[in-house]
Amino acid sequence: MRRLLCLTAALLLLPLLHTAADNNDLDDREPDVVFEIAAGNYSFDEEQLVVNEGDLVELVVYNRQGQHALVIDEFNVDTGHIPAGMAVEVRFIADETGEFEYYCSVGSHRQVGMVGTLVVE
Ligand SMILES: [Cu+2]
Repeated sequence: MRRLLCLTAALLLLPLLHTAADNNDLDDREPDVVFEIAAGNYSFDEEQLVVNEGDLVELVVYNRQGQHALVIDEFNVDTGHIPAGMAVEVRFIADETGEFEYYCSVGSHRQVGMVGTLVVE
C-alpha cells in the first residue's frame, strides 16, 4: 500500500520542470531540506517553512489547478508560471536569518492571500 502511494505521489509530480540556469551550481549537491508544496485555488498547502541558516533548500512546487507561481524576493526564487498539473523544482541557499514572505506572483493572488512565510533560523 505504501509503495502504491509513493508511486502515485511520484506520478503526480511528473513531469518536473527544471528552472533557471543560475541555479545550476546548486544541482550537484544534496539539498539539506526539501519541501513539497501544492498550489491550488489561491493558497499553498504549506503556510510556513522553517529552515536553518545556510541550508540548501529545495522546493518542489506542484500546481493542482489554474495558473500559479512561487516567488521569494529575498532569495531570488521564482518558479515562473507553472501550468496546471506540472511541478517546478527550485533551489536556493537560505543565507540570511529572518522571516520572509513567499507568494504567488500570478494576477492578484498575492493580494487575496496566496502567501506563506519562510522562517530561516
Ligand atoms: Cu496563484
